[in-house]
Amino acid sequence: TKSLKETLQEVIPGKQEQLRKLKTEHAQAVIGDVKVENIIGGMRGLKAMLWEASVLDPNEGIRFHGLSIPDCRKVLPSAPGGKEIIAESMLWLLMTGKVPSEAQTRQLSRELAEKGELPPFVEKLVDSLPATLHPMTQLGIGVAALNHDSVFQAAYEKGIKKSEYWTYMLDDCLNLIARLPALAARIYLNVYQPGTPLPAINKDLDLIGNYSTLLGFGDNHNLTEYLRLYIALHGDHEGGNASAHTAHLVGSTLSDPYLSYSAALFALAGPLHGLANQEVLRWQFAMQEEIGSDVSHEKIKEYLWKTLKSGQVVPGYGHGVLRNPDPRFIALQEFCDARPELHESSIIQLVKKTSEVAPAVLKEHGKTKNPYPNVDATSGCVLYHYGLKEFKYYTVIFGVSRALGALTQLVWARALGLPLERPKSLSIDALEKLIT
Ligand code: NMX
Ligand code: MLT
Repeated sequence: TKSLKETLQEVIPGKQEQLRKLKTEHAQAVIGDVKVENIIGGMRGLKAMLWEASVLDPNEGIRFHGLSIPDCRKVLPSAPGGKEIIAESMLWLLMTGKVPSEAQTRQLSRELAEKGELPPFVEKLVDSLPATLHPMTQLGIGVAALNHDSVFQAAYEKGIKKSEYWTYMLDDCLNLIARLPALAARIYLNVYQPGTPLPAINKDLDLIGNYSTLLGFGDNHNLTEYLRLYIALHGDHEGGNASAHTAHLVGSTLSDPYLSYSAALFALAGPLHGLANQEVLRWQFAMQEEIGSDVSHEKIKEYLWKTLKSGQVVPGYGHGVLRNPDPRFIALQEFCDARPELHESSIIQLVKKTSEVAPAVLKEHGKTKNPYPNVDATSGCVLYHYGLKEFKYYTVIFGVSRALGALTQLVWARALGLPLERPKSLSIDALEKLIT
């Protein structure tokens, strides 16, 4: 069975050759215009980044190396006794563009489990943080501190050839992914169950099976399966989203993967990005409290208007690129539809009913370019139903997941020898001069 590194070694030369051809034969080809609206509008719509693992179509949503979410659910290996995609098979697909065999997936699970313990000084560091510090801040601090053991940084200091960068990057990326469950679970226990010892990592379990166990939900098969699906689906969303883009930018300075991904986590921690999943639950519970037990479409509509008229955004709706309901939202809804016990959950039903009403309200409101739900509209309510109720923690789970895509691109950026990212900026005066 070929390892992930050996498989990458095989596919990298082909991609390097593709890029070499683009550089030498098509460097001057024009693929679009830069408009003033791109510069003053958060670069929306500007095609300006290379990103290998996934491409987002505004109408169809994400494809990972060409595979849609339903394709992935069919072909990517799950855990023994499970049905959902696991992080290892998604990571393999993102990194190599190939569907791993079951044996390859298990081998990767074991490799990650063997590397999963935290260095004692990082344990002490996160244990010393106040429980009132947001879990995302704690995660970012912990990930940055893991750079103490960066093999890329150590090798760079000694002096290595550019063509070798990616192998050290890969080692760091796998070490980081392996350690995320222990770090994220330690933060959870410190904040919500102080004094509870962290169980040991089980070498026979997949990454997220271990994460669930470390969080204290090892016997909760439904939650573990949901976490597996959640983490596989949130893994990558092309390159322009704020967290992935941040990792890419910081990584382009040859900062190691720990520092690059720590920076990405602080982008994910913003309410317009990953923190929206926490915000959705906070907002839906405030709605529930206000409208009481009579949860009608009419009452939800009134609450939506109240939110909009108070100048706030409706969390979980809208998107920078998507112009249809997010297929990740659809996949998570299908997970709920397939489980009768979830039909009884009041929070899951409220989220579902809200998604039936909100698009029409947002259309009438007339501002957002996409009135449909994004993944955050629904990702939290199932966690809540299955017992993971602390929604300030939810973005940490997103943070465990996004490492799969952001770190994949760091490996590829170094394998392809991509340069320092440094776009040209303009002042308003300079922009005016250009158009007059
Ligand atoms: N509720 C109210 N207004 C909205 C919403 C919404 N859900 N979405 C967009 N708008 C407004 C937006 O604030 C902007 O207003 P203004 O002109 O006053 O600045 C206007 O509609 C046009 O925005 P768009 O071009 O449609 O959206 P943009 O690409 O700028 O932003 C989001 C995308 C995702 C930031 C935005 O839709 C939003 O704030 N959504 C709510 C927060 C959210 O769910 N974020 C999670 C995204 C997914 N993720 O996981 O990262
Ligand atoms: C994501 O998964 O990163 C979000 O949907 C935001 C985005 O793609 O811009």
